[in-house]
Amino acid sequence: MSLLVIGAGVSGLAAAGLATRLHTPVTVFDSRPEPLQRAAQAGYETLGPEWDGSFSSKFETVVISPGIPPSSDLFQDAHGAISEIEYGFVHTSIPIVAVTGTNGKTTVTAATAGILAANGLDAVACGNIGLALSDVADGPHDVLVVEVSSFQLYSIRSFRPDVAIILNVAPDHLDWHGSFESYAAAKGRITENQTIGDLCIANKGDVVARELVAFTAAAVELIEPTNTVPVDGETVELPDDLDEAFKLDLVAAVRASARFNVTATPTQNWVDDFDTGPHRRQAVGVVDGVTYVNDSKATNPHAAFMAVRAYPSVVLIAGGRNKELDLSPLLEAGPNALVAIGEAAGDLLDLAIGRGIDATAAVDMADAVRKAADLARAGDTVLLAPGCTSFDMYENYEMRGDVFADEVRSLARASTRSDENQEQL
Ligand code: UMA
Repeated sequence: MSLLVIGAGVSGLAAAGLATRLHTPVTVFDSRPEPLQRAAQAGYETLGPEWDGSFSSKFETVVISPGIPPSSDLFQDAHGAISEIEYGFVHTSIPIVAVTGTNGKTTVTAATAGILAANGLDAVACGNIGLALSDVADGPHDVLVVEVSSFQLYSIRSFRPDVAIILNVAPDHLDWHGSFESYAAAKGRITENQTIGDLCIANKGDVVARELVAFTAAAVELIEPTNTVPVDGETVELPDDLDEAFKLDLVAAVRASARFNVTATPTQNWVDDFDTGPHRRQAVGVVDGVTYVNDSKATNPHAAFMAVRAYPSVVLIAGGRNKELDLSPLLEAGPNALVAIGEAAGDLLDLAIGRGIDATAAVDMADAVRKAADLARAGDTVLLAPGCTSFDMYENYEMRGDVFADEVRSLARASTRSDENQEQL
């Protein structure tokens, strides 16, 4: 057996590490000198940075990194290449919960692992969430909860989770997939190899998710955002004030966990402590009666649409780098006003003006927060829900959210109003 790993990023090096632990000779390719050097320093044989179309044919197995699109020469030359989750799956005997969807999958992955751990199981949240499946596939764990992206699902062969979750499917990553149909089909592959004893949980309210599970051999459980969830003959209560999207996420996590004989009390305790986490509709401050909410994680139009709909009266800060997606859902969600940022600002302004929505562009986040504050009235929510990636202005969405929160704090310090209308959250 010999393995070529294309891409020396997080998932590629994890696959190489697993191969080494399995005593499989491994070679790592990368198109950039720095990752290649890191791979060599880690002790791997390397190829590159120039790609040669004949490389792949010299190896029995080829693992291709998720960031490399099917349209690239690398992908097309690497006939039969598998994704890193496929490689990890083939080398594990640990039960798997796999979570996919355009939005909410990180929350559900972390929540499922959290609930299982609260019930005494050794459960690990891995995959797209940051820790690669191949890093933990051969570990001493009870359950692996894997966040799986469409990029990884595109190149599976036998990947078969014991529990699959499909949350929602809305246009995203069309630059990688080429079409919505290809993107949705990749998501649907999560349940393709499931058999009669497996479980597939899908969002009843999402038409595409329902279509994707129509022909699976697994038992299908359709879920909705409810206030109570059955567990082990009892019920777990979800917090009343949670918005519908998070409720659905928790229903998915509780029902997936129920498959592993969890009980109601530790599950309820975990749910009671549930925190949506940073950059996900996180209230970062109240200035002059206006609440500022950071949803920097809303990196596609569907997520931004859902965020705008979650608040009654919104001044929206949106924009960044568009992933070749239709941005009109951001305006269809009905914000009172828009402050547009980044490369997509021009397109967003055109869309807003076409709908008669008050709109202006900002040069950076400080400018955006100031302009949003001018447009907002007491009782409004200024919402950062960009609907785009951050890569034109920041390293990642976390940094974008942190800068937003910092600017809100500066605004609070500069505000001349009395303290009763200010709150640091
Ligand atoms: N590379 C090449 N040639 C190319 C393109 C890339 O050699 O033509 C190399 C790069 O130089 C780099 C490596 O490939 O060294 C990067 O690999 P990658 O972009 O595939 O990413 P990884 O570092 O392996 O991280 C991946 C996921 N990244 C992507 O899917 C783009 C991470 O998800 C995931 O956390 C990690 O595996 C562990 O599983 C990130 C992500 O952005 C968070 N995911 C997308 C999303 O959430 O929207 C799907």
